[in-house]
Amino acid sequence: MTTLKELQTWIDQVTELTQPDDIHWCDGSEEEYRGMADLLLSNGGFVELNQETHPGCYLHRSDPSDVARVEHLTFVCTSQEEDAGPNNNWLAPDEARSRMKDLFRGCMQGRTMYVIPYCMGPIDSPLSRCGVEITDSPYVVANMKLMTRMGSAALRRIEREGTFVKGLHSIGELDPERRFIMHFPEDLEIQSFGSGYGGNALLGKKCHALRIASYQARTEGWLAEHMLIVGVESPDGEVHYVAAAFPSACGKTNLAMMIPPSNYDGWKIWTLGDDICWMRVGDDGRLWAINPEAGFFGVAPGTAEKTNPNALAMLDHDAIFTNVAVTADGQPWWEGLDDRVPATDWKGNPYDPDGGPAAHPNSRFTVHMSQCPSYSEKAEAPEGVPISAIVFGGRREQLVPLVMESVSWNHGVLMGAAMASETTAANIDTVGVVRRDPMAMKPFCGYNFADYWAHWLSFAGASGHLPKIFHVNWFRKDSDGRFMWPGFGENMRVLEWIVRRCKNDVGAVETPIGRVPHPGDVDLDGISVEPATMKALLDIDVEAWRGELDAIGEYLESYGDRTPAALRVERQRVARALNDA
Ligand code: GTP
Ligand code: SPV
Ligand code: MN
Repeated sequence: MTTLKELQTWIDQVTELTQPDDIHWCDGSEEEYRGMADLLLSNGGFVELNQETHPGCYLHRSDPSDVARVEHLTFVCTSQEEDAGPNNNWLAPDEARSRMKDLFRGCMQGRTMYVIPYCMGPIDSPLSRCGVEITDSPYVVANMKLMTRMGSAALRRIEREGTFVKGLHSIGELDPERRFIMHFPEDLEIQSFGSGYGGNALLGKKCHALRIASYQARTEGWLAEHMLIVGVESPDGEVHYVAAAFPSACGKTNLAMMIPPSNYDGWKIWTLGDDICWMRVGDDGRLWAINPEAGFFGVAPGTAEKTNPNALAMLDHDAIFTNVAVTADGQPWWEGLDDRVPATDWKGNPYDPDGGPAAHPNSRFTVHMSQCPSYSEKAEAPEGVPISAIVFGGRREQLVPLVMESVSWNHGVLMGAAMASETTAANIDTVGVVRRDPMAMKPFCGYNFADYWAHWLSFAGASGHLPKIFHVNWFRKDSDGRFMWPGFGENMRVLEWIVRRCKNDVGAVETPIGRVPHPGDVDLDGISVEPATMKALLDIDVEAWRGELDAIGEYLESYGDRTPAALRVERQRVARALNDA
């Protein structure tokens, strides 16, 4: 079925190991997608939603034990343990391969094996990279059709290039005791068993486009990041592109498709991506970015007309919903959507208001990018877009100001490396504890963080035209536990300051930890943020920050000798500035 020997040999080996009844090579056509939907409707993998209000929309209910990524079962298997680093679970490649072989043996008996050739990024972009996912899940096939450039065109590119990432996936028995997601970055290979959910199963996404790609990017001199990409158009028609890294369920999708407030006449946000960004220094010395994905796999809860109207607008046709609730008339529903009461919860049981949320907190929608009203046609540009600003951010109830700007590239890398955030339902673990999540890549960096920081630092000398680096926090709370900043579309006010800083169009206040806006420079017209609240949002608590810098120092040292000296120097500089303050 392919002229590429390496691909055919691998397919033959996997066929022998997993023993499928049938093999289906995916061509990526609409007919194929409709066939997959019909199959899922007939075997219970899809529940049909109201086709009058939501044509082409389906609900998938995952196994209740299989509702999010599983970091504790995710491994990076480099030949040397230190290359995976303290940030990853590690197994020796041989050991991992033999464990996986036992799991995969015979697992596709009675099932069809789907072969999915896919391209991450525009099909004709030199920045794009291809892969092939083998899976026994038609739900994965349907999602990959929306999330990647999948099918014949990708296969042709793979056959031309001769290299591709090999991803082997089986839902197995969906037994949490027999579940692993293994990465072999040195061999460009992924093996995932026992989960059908999101980043565990759609192997083009976190496994390929972040873990394997970050490893590849380091050897090839580029960056693979957990970032959204937006174009910020100002009234004069100028567009500045911004890439922003926030941890899982911390606001990337929302920022990626926000609508500016009503007093921002002439401003427009263009959506290029909501989760992953690949960047490379161009001939002009600027960082050029593409979104390797073709769709959104977004958090449903909290998505509403008030928070993210563009997301809502793209979800009333041709979308897959996973683990949401359903109203009596068959419409998808989740907490925060509106005040209707659902009839059925995410498990398919009659909704009981005392029995926890109706939709799973990590319930998601899958939809093709082109359905987003703010979709930018530049998302298809083979050369990508030039990035003016990189923004890091996390959920911090306390301490971290609304926005700050780094004073240099190295300082920006420190800001990214020192990032921390309260954990969310996107991973199976405790929710709401602060953990270090450098560059929002803690679950996704395919190699030792110390080497990753060194790689980031190595760009400092690359050119004089690198983006400015910022840090934001939409999630500060007051003593009553209420968010102090309105967030969502109102984040435009902060984006405006960021863009104006890039154009040298506005001043800033120097603080020991970075530059913050003069309070009057963030437009508060039309929102009820008191000047005192704004002052608090931009205030730097020097004493508390001294403690934070100590904690950052401890964290960096936990990576031992591999921690880049330049990062230590930068941390000491900031710590000294705080001591002198
Ligand atoms: P992943 O897809 O997991 O990588 O998540 P994401 O970073 O795209 O997060 P998303 O935009 O889906 O937001 C997750 C949650 O954060 C939702 O419940 C949102 O309502 C909430 N959220 C997003 N932006 C803001 C904001 O500016 N302020 C507040 N308070 N909440 C926000
Ligand atoms: C995330 O957790 O950051 C996601 C969802 O984007 S998943 O694809 O499941 O990783
Ligand atoms: Mn994500």
